[in-house]
Amino acid sequence: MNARYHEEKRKYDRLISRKNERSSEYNGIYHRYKYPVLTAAHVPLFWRYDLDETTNPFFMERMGVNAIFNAGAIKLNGKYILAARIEGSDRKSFFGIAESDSPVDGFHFRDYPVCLPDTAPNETNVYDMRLTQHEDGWIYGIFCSESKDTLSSDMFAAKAAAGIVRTKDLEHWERLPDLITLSSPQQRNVVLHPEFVNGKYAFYTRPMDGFIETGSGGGIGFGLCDDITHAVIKTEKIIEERRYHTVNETKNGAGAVPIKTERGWIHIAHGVRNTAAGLRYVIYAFATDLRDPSKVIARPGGYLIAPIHNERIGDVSNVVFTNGAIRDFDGKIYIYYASSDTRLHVAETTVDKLIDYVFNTPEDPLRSADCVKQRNELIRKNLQLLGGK
Ligand code: M1P
Repeated sequence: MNARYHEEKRKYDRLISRKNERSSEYNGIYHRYKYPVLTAAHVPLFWRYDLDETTNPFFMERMGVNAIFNAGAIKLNGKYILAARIEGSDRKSFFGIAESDSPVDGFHFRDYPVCLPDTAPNETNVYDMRLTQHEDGWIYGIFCSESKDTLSSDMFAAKAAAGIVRTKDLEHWERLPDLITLSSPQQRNVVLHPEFVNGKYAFYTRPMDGFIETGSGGGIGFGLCDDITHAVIKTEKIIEERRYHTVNETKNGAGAVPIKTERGWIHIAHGVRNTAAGLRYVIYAFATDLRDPSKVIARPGGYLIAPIHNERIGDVSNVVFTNGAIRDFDGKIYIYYASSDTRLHVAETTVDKLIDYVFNTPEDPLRSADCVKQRNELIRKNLQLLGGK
């Protein structure tokens, strides 16, 4: 083996065994952790280098990895599991299963990336898998399946659909036909609800007119289907709209699989607004009714997580995005979020804190004048407590 291999392997081992620690940022809602849980450097050397000295005398990286980000997350058999989006240096994404005994560090990839059944010849790219442990006993992976739009003469034209796979062990995957939504030409950020609703499979959707622009797609949709093996949503209703001058004015999409709590389903979603410097993605939360998860019952104003410090910089800057969170047996919640389409972080909170945040944070009153009134109420109350006026 090339001597350089051993040096690089030592670096890799140090990275994988590095203990994470809470960052000093404070907001009372969650703790960020200092180090990303997954980066391109977490990919095993044997995924990137040809270790054979005769065919790779210079120990060159033959198949680079550009970034690791947006990961689905579950806890299975005591392990914290991430189905991460891995983007090769050739821009194509695929999935890798990383696991750890700890929710905040030690994540290492299984020997091989996920081999999805190759059933869609026009599919060019796959990304952003949400893992749902469904009450039917399967683990479903819902992901974006991107294909070139062969009917358009525009070289960039593409189509986004919700691909569906299922597994019991995260090793063997059965591919089902893509989700069909009769009223929306394209879909991204689709999430499968973990329980049956009225005896049917329930999906959160994000209807889009085109590949990039959601156009008339008004926000997070909801629809039911009878048969997941041929999933068709006939009626899709928007349950959480995009709204003018809010954090989700431009796009509004589901994120992690909703978390069941005694007060309702808590959704950790993403909102996008436009700025002179381009799109800004933040993570926000809302709650829906336990019996009717299509009914929003709490809508805290503003964002839950926005990019800060180094998170703001990367391949697609000014982005935080989540498609996975784990509710642990001890009431802790781990939100896995990526920054700037480059690396994956974790933020830790608890069910109690998230409930308090979602149900007691004031809703966005949608106008500056009302926002000032809202804030003044808080200031007045606090000044009284502090002994002022
Ligand atoms: O680049 C930011 C994100 O853009 C897309 O999300 P959306 O469809 O909401 O714009 C996704 O491709 C996502 O992977 C990416 O992080």
